[in-house]
Amino acid sequence: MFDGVNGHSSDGQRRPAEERPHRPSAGGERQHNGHDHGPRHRAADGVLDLKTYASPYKPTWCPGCGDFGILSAIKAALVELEIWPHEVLIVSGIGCGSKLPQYLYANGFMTIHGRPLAVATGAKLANPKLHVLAVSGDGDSYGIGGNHFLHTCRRNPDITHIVENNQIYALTKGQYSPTSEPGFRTTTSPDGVFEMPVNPVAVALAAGAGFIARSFAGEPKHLKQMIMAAMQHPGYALVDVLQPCVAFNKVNTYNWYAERIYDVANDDTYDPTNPRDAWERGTEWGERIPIGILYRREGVPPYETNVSALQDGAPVERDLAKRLDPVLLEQLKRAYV
Ligand SMILES: Cc1ncc(C[n+]2csc(CCOP(=O)(O)OP(=O)(O)O)c2C)c(N)n1
Ligand code: SF4
Ligand SMILES: [Mg+2]
Repeated sequence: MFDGVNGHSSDGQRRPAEERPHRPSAGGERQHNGHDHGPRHRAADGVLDLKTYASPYKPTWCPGCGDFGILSAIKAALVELEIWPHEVLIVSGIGCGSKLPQYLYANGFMTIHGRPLAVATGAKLANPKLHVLAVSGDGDSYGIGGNHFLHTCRRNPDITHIVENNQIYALTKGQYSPTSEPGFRTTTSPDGVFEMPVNPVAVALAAGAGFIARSFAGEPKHLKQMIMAAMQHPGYALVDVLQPCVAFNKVNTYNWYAERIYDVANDDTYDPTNPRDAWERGTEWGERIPIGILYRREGVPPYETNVSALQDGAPVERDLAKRLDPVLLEQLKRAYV
């Protein structure tokens, strides 16, 4: 899965363009121009820029959807960090936002609803050199995936979790989500939501996350900075992104967010390494909504650095077949291949 695309073989050596395999079509999305050429010519000429990450697939998101800003910010962050497409894996779940891996030219894995963090953790363990991003919506990450969210915070694998938080289930056409605000009327909350919304910043802090940031899809430069900081943090890093859904959430609009957000980086008294400060700001929501790095804890080694099975090298770099009992290997082949 991680090799053979973008011109890199499993030994990490580059091959001439004509020998490289075509990127397999993931299906389900119409192609931009009918050709799956991708940006291989750019990788071949050694230029890493935004076009390197151009996908042959055209987004099916509604015009004006906040997911466009998130896609742009992720691409810009990867280019600025000088990460090549073969060095990154983007794992998503199910939802409008979870279509994102199709729309940039890199390794991608769209898994079942609510499970991207489990798949991302597994991929990181299999290949710790890979930069792994989990990208999915508020329903996927905080609702059906809420249990995985909690335990990934405390487990601390070195992955970056970007949540497209539009406060609604958009793909399924507008049911209230775990982050929908009280009073919000939808098809599944005709009397208005009367549950307490999940506050992802407070939950992540309580569950032991070492890096927590919030940004806004309408501020791609700020969002790029947050994604870069999250990717540079060694361990689990959450970037909760306020993402307007122009089709189904007519309350939390671009203007609604823009009128409320303020960046904690502009407050000299704010100390993101102090959990008390982080709790105070993290639980602030309403007339004012803080964005920026809300909490950062250094010095806790990522989960995979403690896994003894990885001390001999990454599983993807080892010839596991040589270590297996040949009889067992044959049985496995008969059962699964
Ligand atoms: C196990 C399972 N339950 C329910 C669904 C139906 N479903 C698909 S997407 C979705 C909600 C997605 O909401 P969110 O994660 O917030 O993403 P958005 O569409 O808002 O970007 C639901 C309930 C599903 N695909 N699988
Ligand atoms: S329904 Fe909402 S979240 Fe989905 S693509 Fe349209 S604007 Fe974006
Ligand atoms: Mg959503």
